[in-house]
Amino acid sequence: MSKISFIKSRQVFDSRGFPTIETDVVLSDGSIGSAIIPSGASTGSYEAYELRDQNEKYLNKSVFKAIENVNIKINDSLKGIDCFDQTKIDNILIELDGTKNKSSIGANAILSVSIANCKAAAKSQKKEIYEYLSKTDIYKLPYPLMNIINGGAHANNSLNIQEFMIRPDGANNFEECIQFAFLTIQNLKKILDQRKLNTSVGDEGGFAPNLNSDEEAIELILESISKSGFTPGNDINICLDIAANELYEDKKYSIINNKNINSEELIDYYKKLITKYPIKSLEDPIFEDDWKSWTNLTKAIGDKVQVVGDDLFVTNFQRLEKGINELSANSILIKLNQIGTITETLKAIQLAQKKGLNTIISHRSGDTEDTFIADLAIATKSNQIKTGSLARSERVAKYNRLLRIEEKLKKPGMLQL
Ligand code: 2PG
Ligand code: MG
Repeated sequence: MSKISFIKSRQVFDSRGFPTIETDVVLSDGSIGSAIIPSGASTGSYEAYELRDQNEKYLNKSVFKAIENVNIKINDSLKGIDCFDQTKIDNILIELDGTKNKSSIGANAILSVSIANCKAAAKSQKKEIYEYLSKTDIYKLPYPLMNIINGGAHANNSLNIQEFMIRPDGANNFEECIQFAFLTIQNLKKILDQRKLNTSVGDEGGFAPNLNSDEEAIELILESISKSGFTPGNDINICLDIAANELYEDKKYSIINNKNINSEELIDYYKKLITKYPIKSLEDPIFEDDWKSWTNLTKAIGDKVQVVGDDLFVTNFQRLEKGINELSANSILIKLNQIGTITETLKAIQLAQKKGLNTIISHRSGDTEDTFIADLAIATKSNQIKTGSLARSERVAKYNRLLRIEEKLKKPGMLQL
């Protein structure tokens, strides 16, 4: 048995240059696991609490209190505990915090320990993280959802929809997925350049041009897919994250020409959009508390399109249970820091998969060089991973990790969509 010897945290920085927490868990056999916690911009109201200091030194963004909570309270409570009992460790962390949303110790502090311990335990057993976390020894690769045009809260441009993603459904292996995306992205850049549109990238590495409409962004992507020699709707499909919370006010959505429409009109808009374009996935199409409209939309288009709950479910077992009962969505986005421990994340994934929902493992818009989510996708047999465009090292790091895993496993094939 390897035990936790000590735990130590420090402040480092994420891809937006904001402070975040990094934690090392050191075991009695000398194994060390480290984890860095990402941070969202378009967060759901039911997410676990990110503890930041109210201190002007880092414009209220520093995490020194969270670090102190790890270095003193958590360190004292976990010293000597068996590192292989992840459930016990996570339960101690949950109890130590004692609040519903982990606001006392901070979900960022708690999750950093949860993941760092898991990595240390894998190292102690000389296993890859995905091997350590997996219940079987059958591994396959997830399809990437790659956000190649950024809008909404992730870019300073005119687009309402937050993420315009491509999914290379026609690719036969992960390396081919990346190659399909590479060509599409490079051709998109050329097209933008030719039209004198901005080719700088947004928070998740996608281009962030000022366009006349959201539909123009979809058309530019379709053009770049065709220019790359692929067939839209066959080789490559479009996936959108509407991030509807950000467009919602007083029961209305400001999405088309900044006109305010109600949820019935919004559902009609989506019906038209998916008929007109090869859209295979709609994430957060509806506001997080409008459960009824979620059900109506899923009833209307759920047999053709992946309807994904992100801010709706926030990786929370109870909200997912409600959504399953009400047939609110057919897929769930999984973000570890929405809930705050590995154990709770795995519980949500298991429930979703048992009930036939797709599980999509996701990054945050403020992310880091930590590649844990790549391993998590493989270990949990989640058929998709969403981790940005093929740009910015914090995004590419996850794709590179998956390429290395695919090489090691000698092209084991893709998970079924
Ligand atoms: C989302 C995420 C990640 P953020 O809405 O799905 O793409 O964005 O981390 O800003 O919540
Ligand atoms: Mg989202």
